[in-house]
Amino acid sequence: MSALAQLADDALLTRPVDEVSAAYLPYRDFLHRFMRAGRPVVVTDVAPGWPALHKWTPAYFREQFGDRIVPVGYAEQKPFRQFIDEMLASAPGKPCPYMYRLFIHQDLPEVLPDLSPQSLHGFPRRLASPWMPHGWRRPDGFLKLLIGGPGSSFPIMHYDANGVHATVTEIYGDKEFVLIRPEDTPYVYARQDQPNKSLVFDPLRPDLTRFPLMAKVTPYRAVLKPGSMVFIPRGWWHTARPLTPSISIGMNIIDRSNWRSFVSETFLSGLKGARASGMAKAMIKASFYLAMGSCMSGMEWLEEESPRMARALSFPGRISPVSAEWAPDPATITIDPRSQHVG
Ligand SMILES: O=C(O)CCC(=O)C(=O)O
Ligand SMILES: [Fe+2]
Repeated sequence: MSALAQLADDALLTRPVDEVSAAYLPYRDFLHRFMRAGRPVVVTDVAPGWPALHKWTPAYFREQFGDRIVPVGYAEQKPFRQFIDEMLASAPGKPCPYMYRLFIHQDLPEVLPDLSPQSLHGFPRRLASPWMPHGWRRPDGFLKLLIGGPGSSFPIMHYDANGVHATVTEIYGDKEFVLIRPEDTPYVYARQDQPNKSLVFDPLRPDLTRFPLMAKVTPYRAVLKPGSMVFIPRGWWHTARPLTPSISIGMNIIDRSNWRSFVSETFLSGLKGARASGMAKAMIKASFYLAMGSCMSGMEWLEEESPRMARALSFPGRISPVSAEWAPDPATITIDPRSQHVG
């Protein structure tokens, strides 16, 4: 099947993800209609002021950072020049590796000003709070660089661990996303040892003799163009495949809409076979963070409903910033290098 016929087929086999321009989706509406409703959306023109949209090309990274050894996957790193050359030569029969483990604050901080000012819809909310549990405070929202060429793809269909929401913003090129609702989880063949990862590699063309239940799944699809962001709510399965050489960034969000999931997946999962004392400790920790979540909800409510009072008090914005307006400039924040999650 030709690449074009395959794209037409993909569009027929799937439902489209809603798409709204940021200009017509005030932040408050985004929070209510999508983040709190657990519904995915593509937001177009999400950060029109970013220099990255004009600057970032494969040639830019090759020229500026060609000698830098950069992480590509968990166990793979190479000079940026070599990676970009492989990516530009990538094609369906000979795919390049897919870059998905480069954390910008740690590995390429020079490009942070290109992502400023912070995009409102991608703001990481509670991840920026100093009250986050140790190792989880990430005011950058675990900002990652994602690069691949045609034929390559994100290595695994998954949902992001620890109950986090995810966003991916396309900077250069086009990338196809496939999303599957949490309700379809019984049909996606989740791995026993890592239940957020699926055994199915290509959700649009699964091997139905091996994975017959996949026939019951309703996949959603979106093609991101430069300047568009896909919001992937917690628990939604997803994978991505570049249609052209593609550069994007990924971030995560924790908010009151997924706080309970974050707390239970972080502190209460994997307790099978644990001792009673271990279970009791985990329960106490989880209860503590649930109570803390309620305090944060109060402060966030004040910032949203009564910004003048919140500003006068100053502590709500410092403890649980609701938007970039309340948070330090992402280019100046420091990141604890031990806090890296698995995505
Ligand atoms: O490559 C992509 O755009 C998807 C990234 C992703 O899902 C992740 O990093 O968890
Ligand atoms: Fe993900």
